[in-house]
Amino acid sequence: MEEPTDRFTKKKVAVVGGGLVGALNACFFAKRGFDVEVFETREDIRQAKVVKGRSINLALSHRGRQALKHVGMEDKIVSQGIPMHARMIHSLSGNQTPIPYGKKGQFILSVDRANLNKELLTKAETYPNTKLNFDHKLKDWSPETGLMTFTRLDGSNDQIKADLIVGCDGAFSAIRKQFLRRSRFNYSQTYIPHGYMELTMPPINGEFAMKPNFLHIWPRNTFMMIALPNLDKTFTCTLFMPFEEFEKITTGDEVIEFFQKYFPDTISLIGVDALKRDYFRLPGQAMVSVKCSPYHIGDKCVLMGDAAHAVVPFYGQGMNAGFEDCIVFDEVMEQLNEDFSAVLPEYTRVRVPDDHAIADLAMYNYIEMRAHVNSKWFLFRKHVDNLLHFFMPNTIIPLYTMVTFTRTRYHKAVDRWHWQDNVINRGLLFGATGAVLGGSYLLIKNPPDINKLIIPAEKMWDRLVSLWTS
Ligand code: FAD
Ligand code: EGU
Repeated sequence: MEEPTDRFTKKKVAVVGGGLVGALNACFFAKRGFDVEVFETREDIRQAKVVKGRSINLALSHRGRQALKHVGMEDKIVSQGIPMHARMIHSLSGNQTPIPYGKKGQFILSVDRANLNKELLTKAETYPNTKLNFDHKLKDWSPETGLMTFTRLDGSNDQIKADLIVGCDGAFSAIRKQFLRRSRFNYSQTYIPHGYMELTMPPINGEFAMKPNFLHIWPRNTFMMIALPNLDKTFTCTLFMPFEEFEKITTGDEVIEFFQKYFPDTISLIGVDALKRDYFRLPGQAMVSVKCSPYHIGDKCVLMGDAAHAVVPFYGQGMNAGFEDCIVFDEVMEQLNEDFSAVLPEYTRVRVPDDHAIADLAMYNYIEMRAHVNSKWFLFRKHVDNLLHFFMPNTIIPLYTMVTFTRTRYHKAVDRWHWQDNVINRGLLFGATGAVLGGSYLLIKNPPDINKLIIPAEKMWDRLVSLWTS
């Protein structure tokens, strides 16, 4: 017989939710040798014919990749994604302007949600100490005993106990319900007035309808559309608009009229008939922002991913932040020798400020985009960011760069962003004061010929305008 090794005395961890974060987390716990069971409401998506669910593709960036690397999945997932080196900004007149995400070789990836989920489940299953249970919907659980009750499609119940329960069951978490009943649990949720809808842009003559290695953006203040490339050479376009606007459009002709007004260059690419049909397939989908704290109950239960922090999708960070949760938890486990009674409070202590920071940033970006971001403003702001970074690469780092391409703690990135704003404002004030004083001195010393002055100024303006509109 086998020796009684660590593996046989390890504690039992129940991961509730077999979505992106749950499946990845199962791998993290399995790697540590725990006895892991995953419980997922849906049937096994690897067997399902149609996978229903939220957004089709997602932007994967550094934080998410680092987490995948921990379980040896980075290369595989990256090879199945499509690199996006820049955004492509579409103006109302159909002009397209690329703005790189960073230096050459820096990019984010468009990945297929269903495929990523399948790969992670398959990886989790390769650990002999992991068991996946589908068709298990958590109904209730006890924070005192750790006893969970699951319901199944055939109406039966299943009762299971675990030493640690990891709630990865998404924005409407059933695990979180028990937290809400407790004293000193902070919770807030906000539905934004916008909904989203996904539309497909098919390939043309077997090729992508637009340039593939870009995140395409149509910024139109209240209305915004984003398109990410898929491996099958389609694009998935996500239209964001206020629910009240969705409701105004009730006929196919009104859909075309609306697209004619705001996204004219996309009509022929999506196709008039497909657009009329797909627009009415599903109603606009709601977006919710959830913040809470603490993330744990005693040494029994911990929340991760959207269950702990649903964020609005205006930074492309929801999954990335959830994946980073898994790394942070693993780091704390290492520091505190897997002692749950110490690890769980420490995880809450270090992670809450960062998850709250990304939730706030995503909400801030939503408000900013909605308020005044058209294509010119978007281009202008990104150019200013990149210009300042170019001249002071060690002082001014664009916020999205810290968020997207580093593992700088989200709350530190926000601190630094405020600090940089001060530097920039002081620089502007200093520069402006200097220019006024110096300029006045020179003007008094040698009064210029006013006619000669005006022509260069005009040229200067033209240059500025062409910079904005190019
Ligand atoms: P989920 O993916 O929601 O998974 C939860 C799982 O738990 C599901 O499988 C569900 O069936 C299961 N479950 C639920 N209740 C129970 C129960 N009672 N019992 C058992 N199982 C249960 N993020 C990015 O990083 N980049 C992007 O570009 C991006 N774009 C987005 C675009 C849109 C339009 C939206 C809406 C979100 C986007 N996100 C993006 C965010 C991303 O989708 C989420 O952050 C991510 O899916 C969270 O993963 P999760 O595993 O925590 O939750
Ligand atoms: C929204 C929906 C551009 C996928 C934020 C940028 C997003 C994504 C941006 C969706 C935007 C907005 C950033 C990335 C990314 C930009 C980012 C948004 C992926 C600040 C599938 N956002 N998204 N910022 O910089 O950092 O390009 O549905 F339009 S990726 Cl809203 Cl980097």
